[in-house]
Amino acid sequence: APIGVFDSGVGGLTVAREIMRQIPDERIVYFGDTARVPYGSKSPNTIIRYSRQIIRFLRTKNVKAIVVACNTASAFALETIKPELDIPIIGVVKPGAKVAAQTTQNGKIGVIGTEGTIRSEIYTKTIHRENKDAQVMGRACPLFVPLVEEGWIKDPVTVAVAERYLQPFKESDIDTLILGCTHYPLLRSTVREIMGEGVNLVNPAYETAVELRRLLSEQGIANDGKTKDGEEKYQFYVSDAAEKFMQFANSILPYDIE
Ligand code: DGN
Repeated sequence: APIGVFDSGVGGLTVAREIMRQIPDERIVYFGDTARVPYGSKSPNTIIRYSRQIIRFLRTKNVKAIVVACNTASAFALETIKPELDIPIIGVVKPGAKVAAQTTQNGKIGVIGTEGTIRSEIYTKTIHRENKDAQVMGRACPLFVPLVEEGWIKDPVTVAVAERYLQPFKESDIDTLILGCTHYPLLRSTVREIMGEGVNLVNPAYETAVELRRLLSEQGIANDGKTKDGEEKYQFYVSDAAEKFMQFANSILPYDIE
């Protein structure tokens, strides 16, 4: 059975990509809620309702586990929805927060994400469960999402926006920065140049795939690599604008989707 992966739109493809790289034997059914993106500025109740609907759809595809590949949905909906399900579900916040809490040397961690993610203080709370003395500094960077979706990854405009958003972190002495939104790993090299080599960048998409792999083997539900005849290994569904989704997917995935 496949893994269900969902996001507010294209961003969760950074998580799907990590799953493809790290656990290539698993099948994936991806759902991008392109009709209702962005989630970052919506209320928790709305995000919970959307997430329930998407999970209901994914279950019709017989998924064996679900990855909430959206930081905002992980922040707002995961804890509410988890007890409603009889299959494992993980989000992208906990794996990244855990690694940051465990690897920081000076206990000073920065987090960037959508307005919803930062306002929820989910990263701060999760980090404090691991490392109660850590100082966590959050900042919403809402302009990053449209810039990435426009494909302006290396553009001077994006660099200028990033410099402005990251200035407070440069003035602080954080040693760890969490890229707490699905799109931000695509800006990694820009963030790296601005923050310098001394700051460890945590990519929640990567850490989530590590966690998923651990979970699948722990539960004894990892795939043996055999895909049944006639089944697409990777399936993608969107609620709107499939053409635009496909273009973005083809620019970041290791292969072209149809
Ligand atoms: N996928 C969202 C997140 O990781 O928070 C970003 C896109 C959005 O809904 N604004």
